[in-house]
Amino acid sequence: MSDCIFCKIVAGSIPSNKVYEDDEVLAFHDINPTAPVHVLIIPKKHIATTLDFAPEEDDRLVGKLVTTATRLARELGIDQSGFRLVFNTHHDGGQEVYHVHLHLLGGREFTWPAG
Ligand code: DGP
Repeated sequence: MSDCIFCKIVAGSIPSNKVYEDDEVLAFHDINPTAPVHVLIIPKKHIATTLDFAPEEDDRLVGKLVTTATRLARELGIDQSGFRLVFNTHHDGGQEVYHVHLHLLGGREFTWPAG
């Protein structure tokens, strides 16, 4: 997707502050953090929204996004205090970038219900 900002980050044509990368996923610090720890974990292949995860085909990839996030939570030292994992989807979910990303948020206390 030539006009996708996160595909450009994957390709390296837009810089990012990476925290993890392998052949399937990339994790980098959010450019506009809303918590002391705010990391985005994305699949390298372009998937627009959570609704576009392909059942069965993407099951393992979705799991990997989550296990990458929890491993990073440990590495970043927020596993004991706690953290939040969020996929925003479409307008009401607050999605602005249409390349699936899992937010890892921590380092402060969050309220519930979500605002
Ligand atoms: P969402 O609202 O769930 O689509 O979140 C998109 C997030 O992406 C938002 O927190 C800001 C972040 N973001 C947007 N553009 C860039 C960028 O170019 N670099 C980085 N690191 N983060 C970005």
